[in-house]
Amino acid sequence: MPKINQTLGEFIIEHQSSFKYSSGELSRLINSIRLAAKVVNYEVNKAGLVDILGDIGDTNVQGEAQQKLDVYAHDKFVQTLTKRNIVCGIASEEEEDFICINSIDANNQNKYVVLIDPLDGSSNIDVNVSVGTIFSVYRRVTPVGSPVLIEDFLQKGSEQVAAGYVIYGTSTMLVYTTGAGVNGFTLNPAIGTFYLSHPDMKFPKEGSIYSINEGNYVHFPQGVKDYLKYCQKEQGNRPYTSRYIGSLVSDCHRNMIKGGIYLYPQTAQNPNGKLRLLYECNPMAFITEQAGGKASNGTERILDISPTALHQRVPFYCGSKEMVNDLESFMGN
Ligand code: AHM
Ligand code: MG
Repeated sequence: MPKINQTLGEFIIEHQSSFKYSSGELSRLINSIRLAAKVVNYEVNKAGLVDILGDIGDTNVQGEAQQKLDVYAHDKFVQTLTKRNIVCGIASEEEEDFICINSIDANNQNKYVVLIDPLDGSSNIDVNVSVGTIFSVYRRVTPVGSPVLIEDFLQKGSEQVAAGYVIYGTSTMLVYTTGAGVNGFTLNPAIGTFYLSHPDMKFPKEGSIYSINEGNYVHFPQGVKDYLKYCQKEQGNRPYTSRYIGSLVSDCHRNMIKGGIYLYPQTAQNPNGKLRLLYECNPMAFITEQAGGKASNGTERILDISPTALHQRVPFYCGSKEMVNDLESFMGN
């Protein structure tokens, strides 16, 4: 039974022993993310007030314009996880290479690596639309105490030990899983505490919302075009409703609560789609499955894909199980 008024801190302590490798390390990691999220939240909230908006002229590894708050969020998460001696390696959307903590602290004995998109959907900030942080946690596969290697990061999504997101929206929420269901916590900004507000979150099996950037329609694979026509057809509970924020965390969060599907297909120009497997799709897929939903690249389970590169992209279809099943059958499965 969820406890009334339980804080995230209390929840983490209470559930620590149910985690199979329990040593307190993962709890400290989630705690650190909670802390950094509050700092980033404060900054995101005042984005309209201070001169922090806009380009700093740099581009990130994908060649996209980087905004100040992306960099700020990256720095805060990396600093928090590094200075508090929580992990052995970090990979971020904002940095080409992974960060090896052993090169900063030779005595590092930590066993977890974190992959993070510090501020996803950041082009939405200057129009006051919700953005998010997405994170994914693995146990390293190389020996503890040695410098982390690329193989510690290139693990299948099914090996994740935890994943979550923070949504900086009308209220700020932290939603995460350690493989035993999904729980959501809402920040009370007056006292800076996250409270359990959405225990055991579940995708409705069926839904009636589809979320896709239809501006790219002419470039979509035929299966996606056919599925969209199906969504728009007058029959049963269709036509579905179209809702697209253009902020992965927000679109998926809404779909998890209301029932829906998020689609980011491949196109001729972008044969692997736009979204990144390791720090966008895998964590969202882990949460989705833990909430009873389904995540696929159109033909294959996202969590079964063997990664080959840190910033690799993948087509992404994620949401209510029946809707993703329908999409897959239109893709010829
Ligand atoms: P980003 O990592 O550069 O912020 O891009 C990821 C975002 C997702 O949050 C969102 O769902 C998608 O890009 C929107 O892309 P588009 O503008 O092509 O519809
Ligand atoms: Mg992103």
